[in-house]
Amino acid sequence: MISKKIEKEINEQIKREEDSSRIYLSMASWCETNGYPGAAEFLYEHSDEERMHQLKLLKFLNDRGGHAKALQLDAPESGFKSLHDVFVKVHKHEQYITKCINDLYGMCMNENDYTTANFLQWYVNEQIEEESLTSAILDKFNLAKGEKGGLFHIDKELASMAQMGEGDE
Ligand code: OFO
Repeated sequence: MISKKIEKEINEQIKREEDSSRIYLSMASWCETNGYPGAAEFLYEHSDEERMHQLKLLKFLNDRGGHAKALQLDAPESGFKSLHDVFVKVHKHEQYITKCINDLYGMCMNENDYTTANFLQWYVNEQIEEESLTSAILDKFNLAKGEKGGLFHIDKELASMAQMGEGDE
């Protein structure tokens, strides 16, 4: 049986994963309507992936005798300055999620809830991949700086990353 304290924090993380899904959905829609179909495909896929992260937590909490709730959500940002701006925000958001997962993991260790800590290890590893992926995408922008057609190529690369399932990390 999970403690009320950890149950509450897992519910907050369930909300954050749902927020992540909606943030990426909103970004995907912006990309789609601003001439970046590859980035849109990548972000739609990533949005689905966040929904999977949410469901995995939800099922764990219910299986452990807790009650997963659908908490109130805020509307995500819908206007962006540029494609670069979108991916800077994706990267920052993933850094924030890493911090939240680490805090949650730390809380489980302090509460001697090794079962939940063990389950969260998957998220700890996932965040390493998320940050490394988004930082690699930002590197592409730096390399393309000043290059004619740079954004066009980045968009194409994002499309092939989505097709190879790299957005699913
Ligand atoms: Fe759920 O990993 Fe991104 O936010």
